[in-house]
Amino acid sequence: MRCIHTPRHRLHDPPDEVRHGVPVPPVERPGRVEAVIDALGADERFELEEPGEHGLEPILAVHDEGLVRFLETAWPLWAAERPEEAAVADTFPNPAMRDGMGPGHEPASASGLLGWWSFDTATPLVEGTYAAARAAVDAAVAATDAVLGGEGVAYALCRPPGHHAARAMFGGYCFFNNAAIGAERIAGETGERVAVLDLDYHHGNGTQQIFYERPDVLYVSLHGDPARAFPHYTGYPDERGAGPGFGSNLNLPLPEGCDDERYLRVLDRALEEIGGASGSILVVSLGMDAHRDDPLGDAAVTTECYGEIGRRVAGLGRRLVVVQEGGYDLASLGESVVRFLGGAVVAG
Ligand code: OKP
Ligand code: ZN
Repeated sequence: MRCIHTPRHRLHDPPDEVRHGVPVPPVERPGRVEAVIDALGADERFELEEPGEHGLEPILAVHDEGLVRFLETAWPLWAAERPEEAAVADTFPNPAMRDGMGPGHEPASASGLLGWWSFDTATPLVEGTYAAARAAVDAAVAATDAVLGGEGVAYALCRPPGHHAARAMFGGYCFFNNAAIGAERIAGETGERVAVLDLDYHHGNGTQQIFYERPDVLYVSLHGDPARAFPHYTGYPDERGAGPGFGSNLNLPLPEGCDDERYLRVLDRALEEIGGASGSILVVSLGMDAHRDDPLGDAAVTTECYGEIGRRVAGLGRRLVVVQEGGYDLASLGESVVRFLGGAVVAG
C-alpha cells in the first residue's frame, strides 16, 4: 500500500498550546508522525513515499482565499511584534458582538486577524506552520491521485490534521482541510458522489461546513457527543445538511466510555448510510483518538478493534483514500494505524 508522508511536518512544532488560558505541552506534536512511520516501516505491506508539490489550486477549491493569504503572511506580521512567542489569538468575533450590525471589517493587526480567522487557542502558529500545512495537503492530494489512478487504497500521513478547518477558519490543530481537499478533487475528477467517513473522536466541523449544502459529498461522522466534547458547537444528529445538501450529512455521537462493541454498532450504521449512496471512492478521516488510552478522547476502542474497523470499512467494496487526523497516545498510535490499514487492505 502506498503511504504518503513528508518530513516537512516538523516545521510545525509549537512550544505549547493554550488550554483554558494556560500554556500546556502540545498534544499535537511531531512525534506522532514518527510513531506511525516506525510502525509502517517495520511492515513490508507498506511502501513509504514522499509527495510532489501540488500548489494552491486544490486548497483554493475548498478554502477562502483570505484564509490562505492570512496563513501565508501571518508569521512576519506577528513576529514584527512578538518574535519569541507562537501566534495565538486572545480575542474572537463571537457573532453576538456584532449582532444586528453586519459582519464588520477584517482587521489589520496580527492580534485582530488571528481571532478573525481562527476559533480556539489550541492551534498556535509558528514560522514553519504554513509550509507544514501545505505539505500535509500535498500528501493528501498525492494519496487521492494514487486512488484516482487505480490504487485500491492509499494512505496520507497528514500532519497537521485537517478536519476542524472550515472554508474560512482554522483551529483544533488544523489549518487546511486535507480530507475535504481530497474529496473535492474526487468529486471533480469522477463526477460521482463521494463520501467522507470521519472516525476521529472529535466532530469534523470543518468538513461538515465545507460540504453542508452539497448533495455530491456525503459526510458521515462518529464522534464524542458535542454535549460534552470539543468542538462543542457542531456534531449534533439534527445537522443533516442544508438546501440541496439536505440528507447528505450524518452525525453519530458516541456515549462516554464507548467500547468496541458499541463503536462497531455505530460504525455499521455509518457504513449502511454510505452504502446507500452511490459512488466508488470513500475518503476516511482516520483519527485514532477514540482509542481507550488516548489523552483527549473518552472512548474505549482497543488497538485490535482498529483491524476490525478497517475490515468493515473496506467491506463496502469502495476504493479508499485514508487521511490521518488525530490520535495522541504515542504508545498505541502506530499499531492502531497499521491494524486499520492492514484490515482495509485484506478486505478490499
Ligand atoms: C483535533 B483532532 C480539550 C481541548 C481540546 C483541541 C482538540 C483538537 C482535536 N479539553 N482542544 O480532532 O484530533
Ligand atoms: Zn480528534
